[in-house]
Amino acid sequence: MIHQKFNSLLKTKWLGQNLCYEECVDSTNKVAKQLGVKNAPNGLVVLAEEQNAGKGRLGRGWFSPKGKGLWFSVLFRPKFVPEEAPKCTLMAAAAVAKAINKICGVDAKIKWPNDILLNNKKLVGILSEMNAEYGKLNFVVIGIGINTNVDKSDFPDDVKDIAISLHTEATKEFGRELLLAEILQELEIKIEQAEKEGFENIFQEWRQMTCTLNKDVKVIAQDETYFGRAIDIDAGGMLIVERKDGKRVKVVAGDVSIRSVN
Ligand code: BT5
Repeated sequence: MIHQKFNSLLKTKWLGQNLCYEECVDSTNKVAKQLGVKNAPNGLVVLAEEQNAGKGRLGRGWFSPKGKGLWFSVLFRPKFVPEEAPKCTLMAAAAVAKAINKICGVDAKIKWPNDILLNNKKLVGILSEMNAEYGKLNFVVIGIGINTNVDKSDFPDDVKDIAISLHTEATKEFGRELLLAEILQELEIKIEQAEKEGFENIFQEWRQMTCTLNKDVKVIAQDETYFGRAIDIDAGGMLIVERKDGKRVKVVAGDVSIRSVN
């Protein structure tokens, strides 16, 4: 990652204007949260060349080899109530998918709630966390992991067949600096939009880029697994699934895995 190049490409007002750049950390989300409680500025970005304990959801790991991806976390202090924070995952997915498609000339799709897929394989994982107390949202941290240059042979055995990297698929030449700058710009626009008018228009854009809706899905929750059809997302970003018996249920992000069954 070349700093000067990134700085000259970054067009944001506040997101990413403070950059904490590290060679190796355990997890950029963890670092961002630690800095958040120490009054880190709104819009701080923590970026690492390598993570040795990258985090997924529900205690899962995120493979983050040195120099082969964009492993970063953004910290912001939005004017929302804590109940709105889960919507930030969908907002980030829309921003990242839009930027990747524009800069790399691909057709990446969002898989509810936190993945971006290319050719049906996982290209991006998103992990949102928040710090809140007594109904007040202190900050949100959104961690984003993008495989830019990971070779198939680099991936661990359990990930190899489900993961993909941009360098083999992009139809345009791109640098990591440019991609990161574009993502931050898209995300800044969306955060400001959400603060001003809410999430509905952002969700509308999300719907244009998702591969989850109108598909048969398998929902793997903590205490049960069931099949149904993904109908839509609601105003809170929850997935509305019509079960085989016709009953509609709302699925909360974070607790479940969704598998496409066709
Ligand atoms: C996620 O979790 O997809 C969220 C990943 C967030 C990673 C970023 S990197 C920057 C920031 N700092 C962090 O510590 N985390 C964030 P989940 O839906 O639970 O998916 C995790 C699963 O994805 C793993 O169990 C693997 O199966 C698979 N996986 C792991 N590494 C991968 C990779 N590099 N590419 C594709 N799939 C991967």
